Amino acid sequence: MAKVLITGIAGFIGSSIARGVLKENGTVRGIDNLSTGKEENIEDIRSSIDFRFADVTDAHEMENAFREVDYVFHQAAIPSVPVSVADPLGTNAPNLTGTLCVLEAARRAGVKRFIYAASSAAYGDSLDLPKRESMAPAPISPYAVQKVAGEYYLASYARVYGLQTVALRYFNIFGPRQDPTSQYSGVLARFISQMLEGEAPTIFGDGTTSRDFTYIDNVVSANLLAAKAPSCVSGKIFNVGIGQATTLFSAYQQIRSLVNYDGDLRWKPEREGDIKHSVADISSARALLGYNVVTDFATGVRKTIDWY
Ligand code: UD2
Repeated sequence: MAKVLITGIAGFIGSSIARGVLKENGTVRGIDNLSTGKEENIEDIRSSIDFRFADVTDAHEMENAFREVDYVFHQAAIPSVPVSVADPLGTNAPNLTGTLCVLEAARRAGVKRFIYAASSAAYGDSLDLPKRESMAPAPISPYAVQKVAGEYYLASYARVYGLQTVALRYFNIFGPRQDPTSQYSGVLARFISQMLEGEAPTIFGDGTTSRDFTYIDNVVSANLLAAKAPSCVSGKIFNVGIGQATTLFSAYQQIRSLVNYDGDLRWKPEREGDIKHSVADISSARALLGYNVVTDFATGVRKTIDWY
């Protein structure tokens, strides 16, 4: 699958894409500033990749890193809504300036295609379900604004400079290597690690909040397909989810029975800014990328538990 550059390669998603590319006999170069990524995430593939400690906002480093690259998977970001709320300016640098820096490096290097980790945060708290790419963006948090602005930069680079771009709006992604330790970590990573440790998990809200929990293998597949799809996909945005909502209480129950947890469950008021329901319409990704769900929710949960 040719030469690939992955930004944020030491992250949960970036390192998983790297494994996917290596499986297809691609050559992987990866950059990470290790701000949220961890070297242990790439330990097993370190000798098979060209890893460079670098920051996506460093234009000079990016110029070097992008030499002789065919495809770019831009995953580097501070992927946190609450962190962006606490520090809008500080997160704008990696999340938006960083995207512009790597787009510029990609344009100068003449890469074949640029694939971007966009976010379902673009839809805001619209109750119109499922979320379709044709809906007007309604970003609420600074993080959402940064991610949507990145999409517009991609569309601009596609139109103005003829760079081939694809934006993938990730819905709640989970799987092995996702960091469970922060209070803002993905809820499934938290539930699984807490119940395995015998700690009581907490549900914020009444348990009916739902998400399109998407196992990482689906995301890896979507990225590889986005690189290979015909050029008519360029400049477009695609939802990446499984198209099925699971409530927090149902997720809790399923994990509880799989790990044989018999402890308590804590309830707390809904987190401020939480949206109630989120589920993706994946028909566009199916039609144009050839995307299909490769791992369903229950299988993904089992695989994640097995990894711990
Ligand atoms: C997801 C993304 C975020 C952004 C956002 C856009 C993850 C990890 N985060 O945030 O980057 O794209 O979507 O809307 O995918 N919860 C509990 N107990 C816990 C932790 C969380 O009940 O211990 C609840 C939380 O209040 C929320 C739901 O679980 O209602 C999902 O929370 P999350 O942090 O996993 O993901 P989300 O949807 O807020």
